Amino acid sequence: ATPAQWRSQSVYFLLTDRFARTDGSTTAACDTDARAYCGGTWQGIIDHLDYIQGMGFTAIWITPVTENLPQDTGDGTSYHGYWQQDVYSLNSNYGTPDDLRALSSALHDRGMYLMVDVVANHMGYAGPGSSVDYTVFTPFNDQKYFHPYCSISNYDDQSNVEDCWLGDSTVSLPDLDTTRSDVQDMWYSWVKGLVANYSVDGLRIDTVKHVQKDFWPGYNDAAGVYCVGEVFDGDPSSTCDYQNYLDGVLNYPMYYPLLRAFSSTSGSISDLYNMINTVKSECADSTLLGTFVENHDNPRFASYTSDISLAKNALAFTILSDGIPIIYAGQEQHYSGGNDPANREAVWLSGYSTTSELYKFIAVSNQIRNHAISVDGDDYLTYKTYPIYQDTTTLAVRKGSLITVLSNLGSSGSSYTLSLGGTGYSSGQELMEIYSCTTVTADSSGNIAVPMGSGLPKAFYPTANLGGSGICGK
Ligand code: ABC
Ligand code: CA
Repeated sequence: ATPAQWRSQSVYFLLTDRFARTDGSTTAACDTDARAYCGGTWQGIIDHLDYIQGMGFTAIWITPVTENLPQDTGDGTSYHGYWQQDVYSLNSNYGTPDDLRALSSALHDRGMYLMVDVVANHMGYAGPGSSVDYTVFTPFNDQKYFHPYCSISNYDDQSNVEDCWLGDSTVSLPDLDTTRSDVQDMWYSWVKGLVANYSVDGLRIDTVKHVQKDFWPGYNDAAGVYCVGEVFDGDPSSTCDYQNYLDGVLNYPMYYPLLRAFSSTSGSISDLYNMINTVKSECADSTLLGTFVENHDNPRFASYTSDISLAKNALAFTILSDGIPIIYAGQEQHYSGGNDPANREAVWLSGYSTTSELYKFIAVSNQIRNHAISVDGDDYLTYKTYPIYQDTTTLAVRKGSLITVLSNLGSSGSSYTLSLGGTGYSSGQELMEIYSCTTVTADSSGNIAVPMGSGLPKAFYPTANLGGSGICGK
């Protein structure tokens, strides 16, 4: 699928090993500290697509599918899939090639998309970088395909970041020499084949900043589908530039101010307000970025605060601002794991509850987004989020005819009425607040009186355009 087709999607990101098992167990033990395979499979995902689609998601992103190193190392096993050794075979822990094709078909039958995580920067080896047996790699079975061993030591030095290796002395990540034309040819033809063989709709590309920029346009072209790159860097001036080489990047610049704004009742709203404008001006197209507040590399939101109102505000921003929302599996169950590996809890242990607070909140948020897209099309999708109000605890943004009002007062926040201008609504227009199903009418200047309370987020949409949405009984 194209970037324009992806712009309207909403993505559920899961670690294949941790989402669902073929036996459907909701009790199988999974000790995150053990860093072992817990039994999740592609068939398990197929069996739980109702759970994902029930939250309004239109796509999933799954972790890498290629064959990984087989050892149980001092850093654990390759359960996450990022330690590949044979890129032409699939990781048999997750199932067979037919299972992956069946997952793709099952998604397509529902009108959903499949995004696969891919790694071009490195392979994985159970041992130190100084003693790698290169014959274990397919197809890169010779040292000549790799940069000489050195460990990344200085993230401010871009050639060090590109040419040296990630990993540690227990599991090294042999760094491919991606400036070689034979390596480029192998990767470009591989990615083309992967997309074709498994009917893949989009790619999440790992470790993008560890490969020289001019490698990426050829890779994106060969893939022929939307590619979103991981540039793990909160600085918009570094990260945005990669959007000149790939369709999109994960919105790490927004991640940090978003997390900080809502992870406590004293977070900075103005930093988030300012970053909305910075990303809009620095990135080539903010509507093609991947927006998130949780992933498998960072502590979960609920590890900072158990406050459910704060979690809802962070979710509302993720889903209702620019870009493609990405929610990390377990976020809907308010999982609270800290740093890797604690943030990789098995989702089956939640029993896949569809009645949890955040499951329902995500469902309504995706529902209004999906509805705004179906009614307003590009007037919603390509409208770049415009901040219209801020105070020390409140942020209001406009995207098309949807207005989102966020608060970091938390669950014990007081009740008050916020008078909000700059809405773009017309005099006397009736708006529905979709989380509480209460209506407000714009005054003669288009201003609305927003009933704030318990630190909950609010989202307004013209009542007249809600027909057929199922939202608030319409
Ligand atoms: C394993 C264990 C860990 C153990 C580690 C040594 O080994 O699980 O417990 O600590 C995979 C696995 C991991 C595994 C690693 C290494 O491989 O999932 O479990 O860790 O073997 C991607 C993936 C990630 C994956 C890999 C490797 C890459 O999302 O899941 O990890 O294929 C760097 C990379 C980034 C990578 C990330 C894990 O490491 O750039 O691609 N993610 C700074 C650097 C970043 C760096 C980050 C984290 O630290 O700039 O480049 O990411 O180390 C902000 C700045 C940022 C800064 C942060 C900390 O602060 O703006 O730039 O990031 O303010
Ligand atoms: Ca590299």
